[in-house]
Amino acid sequence: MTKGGNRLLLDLYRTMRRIRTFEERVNELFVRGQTAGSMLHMSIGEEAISGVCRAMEQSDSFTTHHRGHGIFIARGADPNRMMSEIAGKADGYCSGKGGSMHIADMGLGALGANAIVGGGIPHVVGAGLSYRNRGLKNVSVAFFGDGASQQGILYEAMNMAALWKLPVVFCCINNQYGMGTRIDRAAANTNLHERAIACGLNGVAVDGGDVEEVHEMSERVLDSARNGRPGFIAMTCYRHFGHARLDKSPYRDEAEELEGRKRDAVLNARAKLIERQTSDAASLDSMDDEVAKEMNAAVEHAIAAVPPGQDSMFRDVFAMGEPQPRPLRQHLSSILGEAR
Ligand SMILES: Cc1ncc(C[n+]2csc(CCOP(=O)(O)OP(=O)(O)O)c2C)c(N)n1
Ligand SMILES: [Mg+2]
Repeated sequence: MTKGGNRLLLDLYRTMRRIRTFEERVNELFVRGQTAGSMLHMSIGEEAISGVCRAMEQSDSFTTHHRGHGIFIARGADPNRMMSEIAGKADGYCSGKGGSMHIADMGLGALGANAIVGGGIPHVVGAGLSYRNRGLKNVSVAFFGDGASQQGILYEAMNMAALWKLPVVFCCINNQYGMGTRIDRAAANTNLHERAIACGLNGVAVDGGDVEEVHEMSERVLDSARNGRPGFIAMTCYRHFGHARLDKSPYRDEAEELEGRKRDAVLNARAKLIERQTSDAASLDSMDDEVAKEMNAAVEHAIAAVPPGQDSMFRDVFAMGEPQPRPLRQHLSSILGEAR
C-alpha cells in the first residue's frame, strides 16, 4: 500500500474508471459516425498512468503521444471539451481543428500531443531547461509508447537531460505492441528502463496492472527529477484492443489477448478496495454509474456542439506575427465558398 493509503487507491480507481468509460464512449461516438477522422487510439489497458499523473504537481507539464486521452483525463481535462475536440467541434480544446491526436492546453500544462512517434519527447527537455534556468521547481514528463523507444530522438533527449541534470521524466507506456509488431520483435532487450540507466538516468520498471506501485515509484522518480536527476519510468501493460479503432489485431491470438487483458489495473484496484474493506461492490457500482453519466453527457455535449466556422480556418494555425498565406487563403475560401 502507498503512503496515501486506501483513500488514494479509491481516488485512483475513480480516475481510472473515468478513463476507461471515456474511451468506451469515444468508441461509441465513432460507431455513431460522429468523430472527426477515423484514427482513434484507445488507451484501455493503460489506465495505471493515473499513478504517474497523480504524482505530478498541478503546475508540472507534459507531452503525450497519439494514445493520450487517458493522460489528459488523469491530468484534469474536461471530458466535454475533449469529446468535442474528437468530434471536431468548435468548443473542443483546439477548436475542433486538432482532433483526437492533437489535443493541447497550456492551462493543463499540456505542451501538445503528437502523432509522430517520439515527436513529443524532446519538447520536455526544452521545458526542463526552461524550468532550471528560471529557478522553478517543476518537472516536465513525456509520455510515449514502446514503439518510440526505438527512435533515435529518445537517446538524444535522455543524454541531454542527464548531462544537464534537467527536471525531466520519460514515461514509456509499454503496451507490448507498436501497431502489429510485438516488443520482443523490435527490441533485443525488452527491459527498456535499462537503456535509460545506461544514459545516466534514474530508470525504473513498474507494473501497469498495479496503480499503487505505479504511483509510489512515480513519486520517487519525480521527486528526484525535481532535484536534478532525470528519470525514466517503463510501465508494462497490455493494449487490450487493436492499434486503432479499425484494427482487429489479426496478428495476435485469442489466448494471448485473454491473458494480456488480465493485466487490468481498474479491476485489480477494485478487487483490492473490496478486499481491504475500503469500499464494497455496491458503492463501487454506484461510483461507476456516476462516471457513466458524466461520460454519456460528454458524448451528447459533443454531438450537440457546433463545428468551427469557415472564418476560423486560419485562426491559431500560424504563429502571431507570421505572414499569412494570402493566395492560399483566397484559394481555399473560394473552394469552400463554392461548396456551400
Ligand atoms: C515517426 C513515425 N513512424 C511511424 C509512424 C506510424 N505509427 C503510428 S503509431 C505507430 C506505433 C507506435 O507504437 P507505440 O509507440 O508503442 O505506441 P502505441 O500505439 O502502442 O501506443 C506507428 C509505427 C508514425 N506516426 N511516426
Ligand atoms: Mg506500444
